[in-house]
Amino acid sequence: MPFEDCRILRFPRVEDRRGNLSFIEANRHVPFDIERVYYLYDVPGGAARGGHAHKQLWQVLVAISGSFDVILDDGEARQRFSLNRSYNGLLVGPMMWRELDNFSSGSVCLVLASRPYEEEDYYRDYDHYRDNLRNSGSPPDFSQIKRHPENLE
Ligand code: T46
Repeated sequence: MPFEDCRILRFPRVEDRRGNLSFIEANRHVPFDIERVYYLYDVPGGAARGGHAHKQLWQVLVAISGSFDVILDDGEARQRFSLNRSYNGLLVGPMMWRELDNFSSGSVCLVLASRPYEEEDYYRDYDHYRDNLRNSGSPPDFSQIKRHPENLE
C-alpha cells in the first residue's frame, strides 16, 4: 500500500463563539462505510500503542483531544505524522505498519474503522508483515471525498 493512500484529511469546522464543531460523514469525509468506532484514552506518559498492520482495514485516526504521533512504515520507509487538531484525521490504509507514541497528557485518539474488529485481519509480527507485503488490500473509493475536496489537506 503506497504512502500516497495515507494522508491527512481535514474535516468541516463550524466556528462559533460557543465553541467549535466538526463532523464526519461516511463516504463523504472518509472514503468508506464506518463499521466501528473505538478510542484510546488514559494513555500513560511514555506509552506506545499499535505495532501492527492490517490486511484489509481502512482507518482514520483523529486527535480528538491533545496530541500524539503516528509512525507509518510501508516495509521500506517510515514517516511520522503529528496529530494535534481535532478537525484533522490521518487516513491509514491496509498493509501499512503503524505505531503510536508521544501521547500528550489527557489525549484521546478516536479511530473510525471500515470493518468490525477481526483479529485475523492483523499482522502483529513485523517480519511476517514484510513477507506478505505483496498481498495488499483493495484500494479505497476516493471518488466521494474527491467530490468534496475541501476536506483534503
Ligand atoms: C490500530 C491502533 C490505532 C477489541 O476487542 N476491539 C477493538 O475494536 C480493538 C481496536 C481492540 N480490541 C481488543 C484487542 C486487544 O485485546 O483490545 C485489546 C487491545 O488492542 P490492541 O493491542 O490492538 O490496541 P492498539 O492500541 O495497539 O491498536 C489499536 C487497533 O487494534 C489498531 O487497529 O490501528 O489502535
